[in-house]
Amino acid sequence: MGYSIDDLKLHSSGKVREIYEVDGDLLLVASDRISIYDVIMPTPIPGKGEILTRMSNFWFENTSGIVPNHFLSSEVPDEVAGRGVRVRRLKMYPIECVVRGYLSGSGWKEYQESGSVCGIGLPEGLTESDRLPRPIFTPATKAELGDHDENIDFERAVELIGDRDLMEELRRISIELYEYGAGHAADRGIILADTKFEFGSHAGAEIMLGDEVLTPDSSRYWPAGLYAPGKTQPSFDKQFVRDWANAAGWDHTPPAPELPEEVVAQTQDKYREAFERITGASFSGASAGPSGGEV
Ligand code: Q0Q
Repeated sequence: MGYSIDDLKLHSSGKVREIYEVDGDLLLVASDRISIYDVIMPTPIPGKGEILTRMSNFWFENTSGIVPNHFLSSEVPDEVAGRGVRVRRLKMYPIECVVRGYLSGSGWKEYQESGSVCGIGLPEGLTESDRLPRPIFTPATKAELGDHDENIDFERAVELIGDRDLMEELRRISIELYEYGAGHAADRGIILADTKFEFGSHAGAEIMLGDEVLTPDSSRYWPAGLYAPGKTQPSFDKQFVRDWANAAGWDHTPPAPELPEEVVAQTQDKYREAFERITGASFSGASAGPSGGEV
């Protein structure tokens, strides 16, 4: 690749990803950073960025029949090889399109308070992590970096996007994408409890799928073999980090403690396992050492 990241203008920065401008397109770069309880850990997980990028690319390839997406190319500067993708620049819609197949996180909290999630009434007597009768579309507004997204009901989402037919189509596509992903994952012993999609428009295409797709950073992945409703489920990828940090007495506020090598290695293995089970490919990537994974 004839150019370096240093030559590019930064477009956006998230907790674990950056976006750069490259000609009329964008370069989406996944770092090796990991965040738990919404706090970025000081210790990177070498290879995480590459694994999640390859997983997202797998899902883009396999869902292009459901909705077109922003993926253009994996030809990116050497310093982000494997964990960068060149994507079309979209006009993003201001809605996080969340689909939930299980009652967890903010959905569980809202259900306890109101018996509903985003204005969608649910059966009485559900417990934490219960599977829902059918997947529900629970939109949220995009929060600034560091804030939580705010769950909204469908009518508010229609107001924000300004077009009911468009919002109904985003709901339909989001649920179809989730059902495809959840069915694929279930066949491989992984529960896809919920996920978040972002869409935008581009040059005549009113709906294009953007952002990352069906990764452990944009979804809740649970090991099916350990599924037990009535409590918070172990995260497929982040549980070793959560358990170690809690055992170390961390109060979930910054700064987070450095992770021991053993926890880093176990977490690398979980990302590799998730990738290989979901995609059927082997991850032989150069899960870079300390020098890799950070731009
Ligand atoms: C865009 N983001 C997310 C983000 C910080 C990702 C803007 N194809 C696109 C995309 C994408 N993907 C975006 N804008 C225009 N065209 C995605 C929230 C923010 C780091 C990574 N922000």
